[in-house]
Amino acid sequence: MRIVVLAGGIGGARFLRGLKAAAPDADITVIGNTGDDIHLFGLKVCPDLDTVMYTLGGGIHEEQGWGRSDETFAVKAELAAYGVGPEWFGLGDRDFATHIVRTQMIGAGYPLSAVTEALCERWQPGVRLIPMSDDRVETHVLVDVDGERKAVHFQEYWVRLHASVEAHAVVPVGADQAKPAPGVLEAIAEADVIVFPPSNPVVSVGTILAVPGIREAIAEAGVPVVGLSPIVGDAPVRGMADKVLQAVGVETTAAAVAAHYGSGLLDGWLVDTVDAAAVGGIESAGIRCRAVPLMMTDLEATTAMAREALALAEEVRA
Ligand code: FO1
Repeated sequence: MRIVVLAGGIGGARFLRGLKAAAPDADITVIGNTGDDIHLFGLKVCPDLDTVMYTLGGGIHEEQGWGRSDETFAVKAELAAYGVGPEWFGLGDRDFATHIVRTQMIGAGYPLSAVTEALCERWQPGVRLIPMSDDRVETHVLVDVDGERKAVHFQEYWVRLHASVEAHAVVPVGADQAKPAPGVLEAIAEADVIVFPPSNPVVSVGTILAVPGIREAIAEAGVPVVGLSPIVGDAPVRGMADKVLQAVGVETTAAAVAAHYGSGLLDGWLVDTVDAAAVGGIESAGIRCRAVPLMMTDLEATTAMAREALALAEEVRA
């Protein structure tokens, strides 16, 4: 079975662990969000690609869900000693090596997709990880700071500001000129099932869908497209998805996110058991819906979720 997953960071990566366990013989292609990418100290950092690569490759800092395990911060401290910022983005020594290799390869002319493939040679994530595009896309957020409205990089909004100020708009800068990376449209066309994991629907899955051609390819793939709600009990399970959902005028509910993706795209939607009351409304919107436990508390729970998603896909296919 060929499965395509549109993944962002932590939620998507954790779900993929369960999907691999639920479908050990499947060919899984992950289309990774690159809108979170940031250029720091002359290096290109790809948080969502790295979170998938490290999580599935066994190098992730488990509690954080980002960055490397057994990390040290000597380089970060030295940079700070030179007064070279920003200090608010925690890049560790081991993590720096990934960004140095990536930046060196890009400087040598390799596209991000080839670089990602090369980095995955070491990590063996057990899935094919393709960035949504080889072109530069960086999400910026419109906020009011010191009485003036300005666009800040997503990472500054997310990490330095802790999403504590209102987001007036979320803009994936460059998305409209970006092309799907080699292999993305082919993987979608050849997929047997397409999955939207519990990633941030705006800045992760939404950004991938903003690359011209990807949303259309999924809508026309003619295979089941099933998603898992990242919102449980009217709140994001992790992260601050509510802040960016509000920016795009979407209520923080499992049903609102399903409607946001739309029945033109989504055939099935899993909500958590606490949101069982929403099932009827979602089904009447033309999206098959089931209420199942959606808390990724451990691998067993995540594997069960993945099984439910695949079962729903087969129900939709029938
Ligand atoms: N998130 C934080 O909350 N604080 C950090 O200092 C931080 C550093 C960081 C470094 C590398 C990396 O790949 C991710 C990092 N993240 C950090 C997480 C990052 O903001 C998120 O993983 C995504 O951008 C959102 O999913």
